[in-house]
Formats: sequence, structure tokens, C-alpha cells
Amino acid sequence: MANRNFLGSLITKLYIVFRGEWNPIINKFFESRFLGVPKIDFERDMVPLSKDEFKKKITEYQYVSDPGKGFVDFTFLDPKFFFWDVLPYGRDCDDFSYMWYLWARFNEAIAYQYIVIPNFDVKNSHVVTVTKVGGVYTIYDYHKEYEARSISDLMSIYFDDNYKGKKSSKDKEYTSISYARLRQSEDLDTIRERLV
Ligand SMILES: [Ca+2]
Repeated sequence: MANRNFLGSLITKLYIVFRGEWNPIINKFFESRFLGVPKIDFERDMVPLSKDEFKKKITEYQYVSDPGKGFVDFTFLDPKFFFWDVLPYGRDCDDFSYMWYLWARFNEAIAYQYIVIPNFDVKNSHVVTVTKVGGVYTIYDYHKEYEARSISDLMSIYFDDNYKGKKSSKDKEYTSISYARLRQSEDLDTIRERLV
């Protein structure tokens, strides 16, 4: 079972505060660079899809790094960018996770986005969606899912499947995982304000 790295989690939380302040500004900047991106009606067209249908839909879209080979880390807040065929950047892990988050929230699940970092290996930090339905927590990570009865069990299972036995970018074996909430389970009206 993976240890939780508390210092790593503290640093992660500080980063989340920074990102929370910064993301709306960066988002506005990059959104304003692309005019004429086709609008989509997420609630009408995506929310009624079953989990498997939605998974199939989003995984048809290619991963593209954030600007500067991922250095400018941000999330497009309007999902029309995710579904734009020729999006040049900005469809990486947090954007896939944001799609799962929107789909889950509109389907009445409690949902969060979590940033997860194995050991202190920030280069391999990752963003996933976690839902809670009827006492069961589920991670959605691109096409993968994991279930458990608590967040710590869930992260442990996630660690075992994704990092255990693997080497970090510093050539050390992963032993711990840090995690913190990047996005809380917002009410639907707050979310809708971002989608118009
Ligand atoms: Ca992103």
C-alpha cells in the first residue's frame, strides 16, 4: 500500500491555490486567440450519453500538450475547445479530467478533480476526476476507472496500478503519492455560467 506523502500534498495544495487564481486569466487569454470555434451544447449532447458512450466520445480526441510543451499548465473552461478537431494545444490530462468532471456533475454525482503526484516527481504530476456515488469513490483517468470505499484506498489502488514498480524521472522507485483537490464539486449553476 502506498504512503501518502504529506509534504508533497502541502506543496500540491499551494500550487492549487496559485492555479485557481491564475487559470481564469490564462483561460481568457488563450480563448481570445481562437475565434469561430464551433459552439457545443454539452448538456444536450454529452450529458445524456452513458458512461461508456461518453468515454468513447472523448477518447476519440487526441491528446495535445498545453502551450510550451506543457509548461503553461491550464484548462480551457468552455468544453467547446476540447471538442474542436483542430485544437493546437490544451487537451492534456486536466482537460480530459475536466470533461469527466462536467459529465459526472451534470449526471448528479459528487465530483472533484484531483492532482496526483508520485513522490516529489512533479514532472509526472497528473490530474484525474474522482466521483462519489452511494459511498463508492471512482477515479476516471482517460479510459481507465478504479473504485474504492475511501479516497485513501482509491489512491492506493491507483498508485499500485500506475506507479508501483516504476521509476521516477530521477530513476528512483516510486513509494508514495501526494494528492489534493484541484476542483471542488461545484453547483450546476456555477458550472453553467462557464459554458455559455
Ligand atoms: Ca490542460
